[in-house]
Amino acid sequence: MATMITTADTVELQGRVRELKKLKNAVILAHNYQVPELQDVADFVGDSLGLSFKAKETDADVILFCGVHFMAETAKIVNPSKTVILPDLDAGCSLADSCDAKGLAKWKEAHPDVYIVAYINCTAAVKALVDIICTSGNAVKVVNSIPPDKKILFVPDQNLGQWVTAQTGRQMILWPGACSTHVLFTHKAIFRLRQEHPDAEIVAHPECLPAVRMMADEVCSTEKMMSYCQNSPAPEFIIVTEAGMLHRLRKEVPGKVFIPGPTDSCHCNECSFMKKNTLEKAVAALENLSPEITLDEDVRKRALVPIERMLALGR
Ligand code: CIZ
Repeated sequence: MATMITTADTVELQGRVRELKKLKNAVILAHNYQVPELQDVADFVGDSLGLSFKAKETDADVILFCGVHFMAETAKIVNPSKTVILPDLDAGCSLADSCDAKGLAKWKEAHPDVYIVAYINCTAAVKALVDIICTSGNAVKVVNSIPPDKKILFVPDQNLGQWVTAQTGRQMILWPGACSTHVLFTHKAIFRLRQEHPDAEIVAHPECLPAVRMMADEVCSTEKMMSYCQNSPAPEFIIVTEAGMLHRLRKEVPGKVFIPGPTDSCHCNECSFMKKNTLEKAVAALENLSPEITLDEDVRKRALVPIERMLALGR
């Protein structure tokens, strides 16, 4: 049976994280989808793009990355002299799993002239094979930066790829990958919820299926959701992305109501990989400086090239 964590335990564990952070000269980076207790002890909470910049810029000795494996790998790629630790090494990603480096290498061999854009949700080995990386926050900008005569393959998220094509008019070959959490949101469940909240705007992530994206008032990355909800006059929002996002919205956009996007079987949709990280595991990771992210240096150097191309385009 799982151990029950009380508020007092949480406060104590958060105090221990803060102590260890000082002792180890660590910076804590947390993704918008992490559990609230981890977001609240982080030095920076954000999306992959913001977290990549923070990882690159930090002068701390240790990066405790509260996110999933490919995000911690990205931190190691851009700042290799740091010790990068992830609370739970099993915090994976269904999108990263949907495109393996062997399969992509084979595809590339058969199509040597195609320019490959990879969503940051992929392994270091895949990043090492591609021309440029994008996040959901800058995918449109990245694709618009590619010379018009180039044929493009977009990996691994076909839903984000379709959305980028709709925004840019750029036809792309799409790798058949998808996020197992975002594809669970349905038109039917959201439509029903909207009827109960007629004043609510629907804000959806581009990893959602087309039927969900089509009904949204806004489709954007998690970081853009912050500014969109801040600036919109609407009093209520149905947030169609991983439910961890609601913590930051409620904290930083007070006075508005945020409702998690539903699936057919659940009123709130969480990514089990993102939720593998806990405060206890963060304490243990800082105490032991483990589990540590390590990378083959040749793969790291090759993976850095497409990330740097993306970072050069700015925030
Ligand atoms: O880019 C990211 O961090 C992800 C996974 C989602 C988003 O839109 O921020």
